[in-house]
Amino acid sequence: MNIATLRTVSSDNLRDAILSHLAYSFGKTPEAAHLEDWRMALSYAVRDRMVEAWFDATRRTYDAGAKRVYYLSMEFLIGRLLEDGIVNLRLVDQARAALTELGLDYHTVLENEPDAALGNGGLGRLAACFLESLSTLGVPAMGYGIRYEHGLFRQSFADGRQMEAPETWLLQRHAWEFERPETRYTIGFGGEVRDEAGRMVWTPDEQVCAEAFDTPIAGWKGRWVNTLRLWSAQSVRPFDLDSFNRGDFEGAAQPEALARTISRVLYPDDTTEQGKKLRLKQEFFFTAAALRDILRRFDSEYNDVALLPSKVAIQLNDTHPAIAGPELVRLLHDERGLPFEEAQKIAQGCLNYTNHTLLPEALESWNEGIFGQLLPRHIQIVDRIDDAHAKANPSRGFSMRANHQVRMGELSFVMANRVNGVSALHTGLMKETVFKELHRLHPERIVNETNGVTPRRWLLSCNPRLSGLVSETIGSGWIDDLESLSDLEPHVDDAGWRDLFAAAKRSNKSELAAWMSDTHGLRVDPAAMFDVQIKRMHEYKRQHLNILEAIAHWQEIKDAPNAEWTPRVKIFAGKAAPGYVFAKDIIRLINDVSSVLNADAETCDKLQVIFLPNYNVTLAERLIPAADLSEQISTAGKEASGTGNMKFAMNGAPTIGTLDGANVEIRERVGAENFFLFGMTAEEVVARREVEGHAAKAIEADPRLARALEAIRSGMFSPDEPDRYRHIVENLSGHDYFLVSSDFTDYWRAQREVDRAYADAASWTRMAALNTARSGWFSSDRTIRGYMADIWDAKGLI
Ligand code: 6GP
Repeated sequence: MNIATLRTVSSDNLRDAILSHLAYSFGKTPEAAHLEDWRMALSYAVRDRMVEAWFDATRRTYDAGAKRVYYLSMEFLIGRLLEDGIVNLRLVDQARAALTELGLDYHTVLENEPDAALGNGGLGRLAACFLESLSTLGVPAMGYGIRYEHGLFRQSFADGRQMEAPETWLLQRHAWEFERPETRYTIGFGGEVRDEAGRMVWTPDEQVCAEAFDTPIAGWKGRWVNTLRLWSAQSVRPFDLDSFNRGDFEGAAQPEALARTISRVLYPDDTTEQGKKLRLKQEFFFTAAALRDILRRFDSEYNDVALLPSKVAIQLNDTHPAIAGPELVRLLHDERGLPFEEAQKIAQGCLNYTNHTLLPEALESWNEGIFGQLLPRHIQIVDRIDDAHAKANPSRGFSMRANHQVRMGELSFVMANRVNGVSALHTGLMKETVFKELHRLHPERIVNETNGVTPRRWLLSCNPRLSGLVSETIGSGWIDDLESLSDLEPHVDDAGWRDLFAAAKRSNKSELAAWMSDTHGLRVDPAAMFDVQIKRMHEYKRQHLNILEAIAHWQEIKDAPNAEWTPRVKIFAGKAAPGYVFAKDIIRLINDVSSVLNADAETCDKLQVIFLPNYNVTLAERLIPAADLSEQISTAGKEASGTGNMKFAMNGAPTIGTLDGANVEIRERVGAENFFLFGMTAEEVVARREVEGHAAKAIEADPRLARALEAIRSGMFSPDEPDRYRHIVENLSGHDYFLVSSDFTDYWRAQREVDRAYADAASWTRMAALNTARSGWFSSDRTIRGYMADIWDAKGLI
C-alpha cells in the first residue's frame, strides 16, 4: 500500500477521524463513549497523522546512508504526549473545533491522559526534550530505554508526611505505543565463561526476553518523526505447563513474573546510588537489547563493521548504560571475531558519555562480586580495557577497579570518544575534580554542552497566552529559532506592550489559583507574588533554606503587621526518594510551617506557603507559566546544570539564585540586573567548609536566622511533637555540609531586594520580559546542534 492510499484510511477531517476511531478502533458509539474513549480516539487520529512522516524519515535515512544517533537512557520523563502531538502537527485549532462540534471540551479531553513518569528528574526530562529537538532538526535518531510498568511513585501527604503509592500509567489506556512482538532479543545473565581454543564463550544461566514498544516522536511541524523504543522484559518461557498440570499454579506463573520484574519499576532515585542487583540487571537488559538492535540495523545496510563509528553515534545518558562499552566489545570480539583492540577501538568510536552530577554518592560503582556473578564475561573485558589503558598511560593515577568495585564513571570515560558536562561551570568542575586524572591523560575528550529545553512544550504549548503575545509581536519564527526572541527587546520599553505581557502572566496566575482552589481547596490571591521552587527534594537544592527564610519573614511580618509588605505565596513541589529520610523530613517541615502560617489571620494575606503534592511534568506545565520568581538556590558547585531554571526564565520569571550550574549562563544572558544573585561561589563554598564552626558563626552573626531556627527547635511548627525537627536544626547549626546557614544572610538580602523590585510593577514586568527575550540560547535545539557538531558528527536531513 502506498502513502496515498494510507491517507484515505484516516479522514483528513479530524472530527470524522475521531468518530471513525471511536467506532472501529474502540467499538463505541458517541453515546456510549467515556471521556477516555474520546481521548483515545483523538490520540489515534493525531497519531495517524504522524505515521506518514515517520515512514518517510526512515526511508530518507536509509536513502541518504546517514549517520544515526542513539540516545541510551534509563529514564525518559515524557509526561503527556497528546498535546505535544497536536501542537507539533499544528492541529490545535482543528482539534478544538472538532471536539467542540462533538460536544467536548478540549482541555478536559487532554487532561484525561496519564502523565508518563518514566523518569525521576532532570536527566530524564532532558532526554525527553532532546528527543523532541532531534526530530525538530531532522536528525535520524532513536531513544532506547525501559518500558517500566510503574514509573515514579505517586506522592500524597498524610499529616504533612510524604506517602508513596505505585504509579500506574499503564492501567489507563495509552495511545502512543506500537508493540513490536517481532522485535525481541534474548538477554542473558550469570552463568560461566569458557575458553574454547582462545575464544571466550559466555553461557548465561538466566535469560529474559526484551520486547520492543515504539513511540513516535514528532518534531515541530511534523516534518520529521523519530522513535522512542522502550524494552519490556518478558520470560523466554512464558508459562510452565508441566507445573500447571501438576497443580502448581503459582510455580507455573513464576518464570513470567520473575522476568517481568526487570521492567516492573523505575528506581525512585534521583542522584543517589542504588546498589541493587536488580538495578544492574535493568541497566544491562536495556543496553544489551539496544546494542543488538543497533547492530542488526547496521548489518542490514552495511557489511563492514569498521564503518560503525562513521554510521553510528551512541550517547550514554549518565553511567546507567555504561555497560555498553564492554558489551559492544564482547559482541564485536567474542561474537564476531574481531581482534580485541580493534573491537575496543570501534566501540570507542561510537560511544559518548554525558555526566549529570558530581555528587559522590551518585557516581555509580558496583561491587565486583555482584558484577562478576551477573556479568562474568564483562568483568573480564573491563579488566582487559583497564590493563590496556594502564599500559598506554603508565603515569596514570587511577583504575576503574578499586576497593573491589567496578567504577562506571571511569569505565564510561575510557570507553568514550567524547565526554560532556551539562553547563560551563559543571564541565569545568569535572575537569578539576572527578575526572582530573583522566582529563590530564585525554585533554581533548571533555567538552561542554549546556542543557536546553524544548520551546515547543515549555513555552508554546504550556503558556498559550504568552506564546500568543510573542507570535503577535515578532511572528512565529521563534518556535524553532528561539534566539529570535531577542526581537522582543525593543518592546519591553513600550508601556502598552508591557501591559499585555503583565496581563498574560496575571491570567496564568488566576488560572493556577482557580485550579489550586478546585483541586486542593487552597485560596490564594493572584495579585501576590508567586514564588516557586519545584524540583526533586535534596539537601543540595536547599528547599530548607527557602523555608527558613519564609519563617524569618513571617516573624518579621508579625513584628510589624501594619508595615508595607509585598504579598507572597511560596509554592513548593517535589518528591523525595523514599529512602532519603532527611529530604522527607524537609517536606514535612514545609507542610507543618505551611499549616501554621496559612492559619495566621494576621499574616496570611502577606505570606502563604503551599506544598503541592505529586510533582510531575504536567504540574510543572501548570506552575511555570504562572510563576513570578524562580528559586534556584543550590549550594554552588552541586547543581550540574538545572533545566527548570531555563523554563522559568523563558516564561518570564526572574531567578533568585546562586552561581551554580546553568544559573551562571542564564545570568550572563539575561543580564545581572535582571537576576537576583546571592550566596557563595563554588570556590568559596569549598573554602568555607574548612572554617571551624562555620554554621554556628553564621547563626551568631544573624539574629533573624537564630530566631527562625529557634522557632523550629522549640516545636512551634510541631507542637504535638516538639522534637520532630531537632535533627534538622542540629544539622544546620553543626556540620551544615550544604552551607544553608552560611548562605542565609545573603539570601535574605536578595529576597528583600526581590520584594522591592516586585513592588514596582512596571520595572518588574520589564525585567520579566527581558528574561523571556534573552532566553533564546536555552533551547534544546541549540544544545542538540552542539552535540551534532562536537560529539556525534551527525547531520539533520531537513
Ligand atoms: C540532573 C542534574 O542534577 C541537573 O542539574 C541537570 O540539569 C540534569 O541532570 C540534566 O543534565 N541529574 C540527574 O537527574 C541525575 O540523576 C545522575 O544524575
